[in-house]
Amino acid sequence: MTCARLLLRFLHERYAVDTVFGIPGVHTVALYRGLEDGGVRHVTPRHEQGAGFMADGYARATGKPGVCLIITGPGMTNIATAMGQALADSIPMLVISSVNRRDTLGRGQGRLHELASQQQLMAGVSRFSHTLLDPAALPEVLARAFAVFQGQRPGPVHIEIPIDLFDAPVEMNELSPPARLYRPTPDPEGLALAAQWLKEAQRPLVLLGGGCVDAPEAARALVERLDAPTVTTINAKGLLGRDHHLDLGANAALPAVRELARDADVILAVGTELGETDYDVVFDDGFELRGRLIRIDLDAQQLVRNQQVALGLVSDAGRSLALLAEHFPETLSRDGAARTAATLEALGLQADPAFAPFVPLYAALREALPEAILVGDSTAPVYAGNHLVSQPVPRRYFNASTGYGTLGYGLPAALGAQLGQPTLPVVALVGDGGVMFTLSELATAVEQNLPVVIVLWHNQGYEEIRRYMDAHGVTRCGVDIQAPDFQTVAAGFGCLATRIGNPTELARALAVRPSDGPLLIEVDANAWLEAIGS
Ligand SMILES: Cc1ncc(C[n+]2csc(CCOP(=O)(O)OP(=O)(O)O)c2C)c(N)n1
Repeated sequence: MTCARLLLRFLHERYAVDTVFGIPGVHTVALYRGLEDGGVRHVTPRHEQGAGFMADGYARATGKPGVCLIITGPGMTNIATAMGQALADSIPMLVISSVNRRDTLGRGQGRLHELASQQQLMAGVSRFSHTLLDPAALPEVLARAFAVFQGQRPGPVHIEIPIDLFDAPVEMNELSPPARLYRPTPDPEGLALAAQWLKEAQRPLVLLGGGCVDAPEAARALVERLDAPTVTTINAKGLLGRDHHLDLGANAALPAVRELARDADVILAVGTELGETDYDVVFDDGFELRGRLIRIDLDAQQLVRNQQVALGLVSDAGRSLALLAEHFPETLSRDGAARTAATLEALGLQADPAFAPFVPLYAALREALPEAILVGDSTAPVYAGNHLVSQPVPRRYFNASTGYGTLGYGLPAALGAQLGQPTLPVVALVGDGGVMFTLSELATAVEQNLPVVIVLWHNQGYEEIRRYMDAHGVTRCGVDIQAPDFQTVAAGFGCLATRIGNPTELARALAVRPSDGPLLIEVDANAWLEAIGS
């Protein structure tokens, strides 16, 4: 058997990979021999960055790693941004690429697709990047990748295979099932101490991050026993269920939640970075904890980043939440619902001028598509949605305003989510600026008959940056950009499109969305703001 064939068999049969994203090239054709006969679906984006974002959306929507097949050099530099986003948000992604022949590596001979050191370049955007030098080592390298996805803080893994190895013969024995990997459970002594502190707490606060997405029941059970107001970060949205009475949402950067956080005497933070885009998106270092901080994370280094920790437990989030709940047979009474309600009232999200224009937008989406996965770019409706939206379960709300914060994510990530969850509605929320980075993926949406609804907030330019320039006394420059006629562009791609200017028209458009292809709903931002009197 060849090394290329062995790779496909392992991916499909051992690791149950059913979809791969990539654009073939002369360096990877050997990987495509027998690919679809083997039962793997190949999705071709129109740019490798699209492949990476699709794999990311697929992974977030399903919990399974997104897999990409990418050519040497330009394919890898193209996908690097998507890997950066996935790394920042701990999303499992396997990027398999070619690289030049072993005997030419690092020699600078000007060969096709040659980089000085592709492996070094990718190491910065992956949990690890490995150059396969011996085809017999492939099963072990793949096992390491899946060990990262299952047992550690996930993220992208890059494996590059020199082109002279694809056809190299390898021994293939009977495929054994993959190892069962168990994540660490919390140390009983540390857990007991955490429980004791939480029992003593009069004003507890819980902070839950994306590391908890697979444990919604355990999360809800624990915070209810603690009767503690709970921040759920953008990537943890839906953990407690829709409109839960203890859910403070992803509002940790807003004044009333910060006040509650400052005042809390014991804080339990689980599977959260305590990072800037959730806790300090106003960039003033104002998120302050004065009480005793207990942190639980799979990654020991995360326990000591960003805030002073008093007690840290290296452990799986779900198991920790469940085991901790066992220490609380009786539900505590800490005024949680009243403290949460008072904080939300003080926030006044619905009336906040920054968010109010988007209240009817999310109301229309929730009314028409209550189960939808909402996938976003970095644009005004998404920033508002981070604060306004409440979802029924996790893995239904994610965007690139978190962590790495790249533009161009929304459309392709929504396509990946739809491929992973074909029975759920998927909505992409994009701006006229960000969508231009990956607009070519409309072709993929049409080709794959994906019924994604694309809500395009058209405010004629880079509004967020316009505001920053205005706020910092910088004369506007580079922000009032030309947009194409999106209706004509969509038609050219064979994508149904409509332009709307108020909530009624949005509801009408959503009601007639097709089931076999994308629908682009272009929102004229000026008309919308005028219609709702904002
Ligand atoms: C790759 C990349 N380049 C530049 C930026 C900086 N940036 C952040 S938001 C933004 C404006 C995006 O415009 P649009 O998508 O139209 O959304 P709007 O702010 O107008 O709602 C820009 C340029 C970025 N985040 N990522």
